[in-house]
Amino acid sequence: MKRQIVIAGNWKMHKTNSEAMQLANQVRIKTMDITKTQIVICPPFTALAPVYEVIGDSRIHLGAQNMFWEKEGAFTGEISAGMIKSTGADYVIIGHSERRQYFGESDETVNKKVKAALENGLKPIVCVGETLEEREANITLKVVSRQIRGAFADLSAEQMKKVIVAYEPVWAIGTGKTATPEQAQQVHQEIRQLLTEMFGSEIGEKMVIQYGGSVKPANAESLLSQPDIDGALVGGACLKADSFSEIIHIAE
Ligand code: G2H
Repeated sequence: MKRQIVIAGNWKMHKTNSEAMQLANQVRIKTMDITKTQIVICPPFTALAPVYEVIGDSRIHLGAQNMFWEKEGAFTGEISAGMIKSTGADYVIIGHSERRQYFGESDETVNKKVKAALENGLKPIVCVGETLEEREANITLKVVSRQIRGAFADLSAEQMKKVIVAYEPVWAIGTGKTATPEQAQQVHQEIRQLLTEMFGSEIGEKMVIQYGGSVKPANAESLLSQPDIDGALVGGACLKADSFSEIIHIAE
């Protein structure tokens, strides 16, 4: 089964607007020859609209890194799915482990955000993954299954067609440690199996499951060559156009 390969760059809390426009422009130029791989860049909220102007009609898609589930109202500091959509973005990262760890996100809030994203025409990139303690306690599958069931509670198979899952073992995020391709493949396969049980074989087969956690040009090939790894959510290495475009070319 051939699935779409999606390489997304999570810029996290980096780049002022002028820096963001410069980086986006470099990525645009360096990926002009790409024809198959889906490219998504996720700058901070403040840079979404200016970056959208820069990427123009290139094949680069724009995504946000978070959102709130309410439409509008007295929620100081929050950003709605509709607001994100109005910048030109069509993706949103939801439930990143840094949001879960530092900002109290739970499976329940992730579920509300996923639903609101889909209602507003945004494609959610939903992050799941275990901590080091959980891996060492041998409960990786239990934790990831709970996160998947929670994130996608009450969703239909039709809605799931718009969703991407990113498996990001927390112990591999920004640490320079990467899961071995075999470790990653095993969890990806288990996630696919679970999605098949929950939503049927069509969803299971077609679902894009990205790997994230210290992905860089040096390890991209071995990870992306695994049968159930359909792309990458890249952090540190997406902040330089050279390394990000190198990963995209490896995927292509
Ligand atoms: C994981 C990843 C991007 P990094 O958070 O989501 O970041 O590649 O820096 O580990």
